Amino acid sequence: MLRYIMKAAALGTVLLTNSVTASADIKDYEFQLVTNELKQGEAEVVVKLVRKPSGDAVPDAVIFAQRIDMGPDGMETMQSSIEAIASTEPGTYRFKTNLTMVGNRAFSLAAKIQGETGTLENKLVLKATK
Ligand SMILES: [Cu+2]
Repeated sequence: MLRYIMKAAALGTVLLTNSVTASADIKDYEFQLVTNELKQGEAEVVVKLVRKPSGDAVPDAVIFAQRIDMGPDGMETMQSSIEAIASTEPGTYRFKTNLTMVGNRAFSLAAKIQGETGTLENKLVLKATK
C-alpha cells in the first residue's frame, strides 16, 4: 500500500512537471514564410506557424491583424490589401494580395495561439520579382 502511494506521488510529480513544461511561451512561436520570393502581381503569401523548440507546425491560430507594405524599400505607406484565404494544410496560413510593384515587402502578422497567453507579432520580409 505504502509502495502504491509513493508510486502515485512520484507519478503526480511527473504529471505536474509535464504540465508546466507543456505550456510554452508565446516567444517560442514564429511565423515563417514558405516562399520569400513571389512574382509581381496577384500573389498568394503562405506562412507556417512553428513552435520553435520542436519545429512542429501549429494549427488553429487566430490571426487578427495583417499588413503588407514596402517598408523595407523605404515605402512604408505603400501598402497592399491582404486577406486570409482557406488553408490547405494544418499549421499553414494563406493570404491573397496584389504585389503591384517589384521590390521588398514587410508582411506583419499578429496572432493569438490556442492555450497561450499574449500576442505573437512577427514581421517577415519577402520580395516581389518580375
Ligand atoms: Cu513601392
